[in-house]
Amino acid sequence: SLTAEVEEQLNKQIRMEGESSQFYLAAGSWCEKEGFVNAAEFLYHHSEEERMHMMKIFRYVNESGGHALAPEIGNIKTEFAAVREVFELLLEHEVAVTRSINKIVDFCMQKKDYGTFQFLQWFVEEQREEEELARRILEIFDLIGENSEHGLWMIDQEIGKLIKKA
Ligand code: OFO
Repeated sequence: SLTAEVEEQLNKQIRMEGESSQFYLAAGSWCEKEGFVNAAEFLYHHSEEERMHMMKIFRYVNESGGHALAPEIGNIKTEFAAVREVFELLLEHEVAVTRSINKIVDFCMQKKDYGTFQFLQWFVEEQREEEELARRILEIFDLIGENSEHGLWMIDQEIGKLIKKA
């Protein structure tokens, strides 16, 4: 079963995944109201994935004899300057999540909690994919350029093509 220290780290990660989910929900809503319907769809889908990440850890904690804590989430950003800002923040956020996951992986190794270490490998791979996807989206902005309505429309179309088919 889990040590109190590992349990605490996992509960922190549960909160982080919950925050990710709420952040992408809010970002999706902003995109939708601004007319970027594909970006909105991408973010709503991403929001659901993050909730799934949260639940994956949540169930693991309880199945391992711990107590998963439903996170309190506040201070969600709801206004953005531009659609590009949304995706810049998304990449920043995913980098922070990767760092956090890696920290727990490292901690589990030190504490010889090989079960949790193994469990977290799925997240290590997932973060690699998510960072890569976020970087690809920012490349689309650079390639097409955001200086015209037409460019923004095309960017939105391209983002739409990257919605993962779950
Ligand atoms: Fe974005 O992978 Fe979870 O947080």
